[in-house]
Amino acid sequence: MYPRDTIAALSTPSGEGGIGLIRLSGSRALEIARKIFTPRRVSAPLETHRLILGDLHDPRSGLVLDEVLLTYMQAPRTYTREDVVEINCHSGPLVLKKILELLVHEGSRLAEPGEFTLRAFLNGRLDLTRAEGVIDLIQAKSDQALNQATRLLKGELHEKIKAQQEVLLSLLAQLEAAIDFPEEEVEIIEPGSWIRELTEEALDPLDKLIQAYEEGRPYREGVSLVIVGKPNVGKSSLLNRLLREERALVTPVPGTTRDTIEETLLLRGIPFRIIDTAGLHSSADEVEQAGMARTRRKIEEAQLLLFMIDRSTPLDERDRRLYDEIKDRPHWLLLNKTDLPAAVEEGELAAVFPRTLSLALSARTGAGLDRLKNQVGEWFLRDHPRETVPALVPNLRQKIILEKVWAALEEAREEMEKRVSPEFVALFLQQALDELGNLIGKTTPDDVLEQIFSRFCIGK
Ligand SMILES: Nc1nc2c(ncn2[C@@H]2O[C@H](COP(=O)(O)OP(=O)(O)OP(=O)(O)O)[C@@H](O)[C@H]2O)c(=O)[nH]1
Ligand SMILES: [Mg+2]
Repeated sequence: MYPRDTIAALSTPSGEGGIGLIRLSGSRALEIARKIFTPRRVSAPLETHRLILGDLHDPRSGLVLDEVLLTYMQAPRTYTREDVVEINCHSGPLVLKKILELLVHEGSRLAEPGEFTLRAFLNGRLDLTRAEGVIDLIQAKSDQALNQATRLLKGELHEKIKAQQEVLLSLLAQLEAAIDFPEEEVEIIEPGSWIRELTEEALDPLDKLIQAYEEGRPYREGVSLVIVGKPNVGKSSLLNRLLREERALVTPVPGTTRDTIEETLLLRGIPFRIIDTAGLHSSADEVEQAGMARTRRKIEEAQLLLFMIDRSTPLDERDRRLYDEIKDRPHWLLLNKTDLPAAVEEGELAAVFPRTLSLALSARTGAGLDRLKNQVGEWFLRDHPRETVPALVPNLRQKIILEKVWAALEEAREEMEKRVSPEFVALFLQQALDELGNLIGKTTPDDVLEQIFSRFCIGK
């Protein structure tokens, strides 16, 4: 069904670096390697799973392109379960490009994102949940996310799903016996214990996994903190300070930041997505307006807004209007520029921002920043104590399917309680089993597979 031509890609980031890894997978990998690679020790054959030093040359010109270490790995003991050749070369943009061109010329084609892992999946080395663990591992932003990804990769979810399938098949078998021998229904199936088994062995564990999704989500996706305020109050300065790098441009000119800037910062092991926004004010400038529209979208998605004012200048209409816009969302007040004399009285603050937690700081000197970081960490941990972080967390796709499975089984339970017909109950059970097949990739439609693997980088 799937064409298994030979694919090639750069598996390390492109650009200048010590080592670049180019990978080939497919039936022609070895043949291509033999054509372009001369081992240093003339007699060295391309033994499987062995690193060999030699020259890579272009047979068309006879020119040597690079001195490389090459490994041939014979199927099926490889990542893709196909013949794989890995070339450790020097990582220079030009040399990498030339080698890839040569590989294409010799009969491979450039791989799509995630195509190596897709082949590992199609060739049965990984089920879909484990393949998804690979992406999660690459994209993990916190220790917990990394741990969750490793568990997916090791197949823990897959094992759980297989166990569920067995439970459902056994429940289904009992029903089928009742369907085949309707007159003996009473003896064959005892609805009470059948329902108990369904609940304890299937519905409850599913419920736990679905909940784990919500509990594990912040560790996987990060918690979004959005810095908002009118222009020039020091939002970008704060972002830079927090990240300890000059990530965003800072100038005395209002309207410097025109787009939202997002970076992840780990505080107490929790990934916070710190988002710097374009200062909100009225502007006729089209670019600024587009930036502000983005700011408003980020405000909507924020888990916590950091509303910033410049305490060294009097409050004005823009501060008040903006505050009105956000005050119904979770927010804190940041009083910036405390290194300068204060121009806003405590009384005025209390009147304009009643019941708002406020923190004074200076993005210029860094004063007050540790306190801000501590408070943010504590704020999160208050609602999400660490003991509740689940170890095995499904991703969104998996969770949606688990919910469908759960819903079908719930229907099955209700039908069973009504004791109408075992055929009906069986139908729902079958539906749940089909969904589980989608979850682990047995029956997943091609477009869904495509979507999953397109999230990978090229070369993985
Ligand atoms: N003295 C003092 N100046 C600051 C402080 N924070 C920022 N500034 C200065 O205020 C000016 C504006 O800072 P930015 O960080 O660009 O402000 P912004 O809120 O991102 O501005 P826009 O992107 O235009 O919305 C710059 O000249 C900063 O150096 C501070 O704590 N103290
Ligand atoms: Mg800015």
